[in-house]
Amino acid sequence: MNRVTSLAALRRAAAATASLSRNQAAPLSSSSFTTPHFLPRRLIHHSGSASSASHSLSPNSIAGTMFFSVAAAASLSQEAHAKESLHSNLFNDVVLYQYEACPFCNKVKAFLDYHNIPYKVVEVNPISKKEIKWSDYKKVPILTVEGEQMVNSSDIIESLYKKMHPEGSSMNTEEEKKWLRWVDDHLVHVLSPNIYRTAGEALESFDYIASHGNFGFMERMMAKYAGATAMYFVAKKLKKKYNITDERESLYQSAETWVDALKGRAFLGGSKPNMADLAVFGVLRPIRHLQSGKDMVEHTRIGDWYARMEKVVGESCRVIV
Ligand SMILES: N[C@@H](CCC(=O)N[C@@H](CS)C(=O)NCC(=O)O)C(=O)O
Repeated sequence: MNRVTSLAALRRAAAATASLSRNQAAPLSSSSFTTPHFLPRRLIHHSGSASSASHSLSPNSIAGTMFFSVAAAASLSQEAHAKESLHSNLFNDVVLYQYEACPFCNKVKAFLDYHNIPYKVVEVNPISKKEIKWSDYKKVPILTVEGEQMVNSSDIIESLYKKMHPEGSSMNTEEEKKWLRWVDDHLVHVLSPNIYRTAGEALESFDYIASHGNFGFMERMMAKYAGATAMYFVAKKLKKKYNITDERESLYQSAETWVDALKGRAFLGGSKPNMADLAVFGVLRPIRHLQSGKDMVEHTRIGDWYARMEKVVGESCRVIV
């Protein structure tokens, strides 16, 4: 799931299921952008009205993320925790080229969702990458705003922030920067070994993915078993690469480290989230209701913060076209 090694792995998983390809990810010019793959959340249309997600799963994003609505969030004051004011008028025609499973893409999505910026999604085929052939940059996320390309998750977020704050207010405090680095250098590496830790968990992850796609029964079964098998082995390699001995312990420690960083504040940013809050939330959101995420919430103190984040980030601003 994470970075080049896991992306290569994801490609292998996708290749294993390539024969299933019924729907290639839609190119930008197509009228059918890929719809949210695994989102039981309600999505916002152009008009701002919410509707149930129509689920479709591109087989090429078979190792895609699993998003869930969280359990009841803590009741909080509207004022302190209101979602950021609407910036949608600043950003027209925002398109995110992504892999659903990519933690860097999920960081960007958390930023967009929190700031109420509507965006379309183009799911990139991890093997052919044909959807981003037009770009010299060969990774995701790529964000375009009215055709202008932005790359690299942190740079994308910074550019968006600067557009929102043209007066030049500084984006990150030193503390925020430190935790943003921690997300990219540490947290993202802990996830894959956890969600594909056992055969059962790998199947759980892919079962959820496949069942929220538009596979036929046979395709779903094949995607589930091929993807889960591939990612199970990949997760073992990642574990070794990042010197993880006990993946759950590592996940719990990361969660506790984050809660310690909060130092009793509702968010790292104080009464409202800062960029580090959004980044941590973004990368954890896909796993929250998998066994690993449930274990994490049960065995650590992160649940309250997560629930607060879920509440302030709110509905996805992903646009269905
Ligand atoms: N530093 C970049 C990292 C982006 C990255 O490594 N993306 C992965 C997907 S998670 C990727 O596109 N890898 C290359 C590939 O798939 O070939 C960022 O923060 O956006």
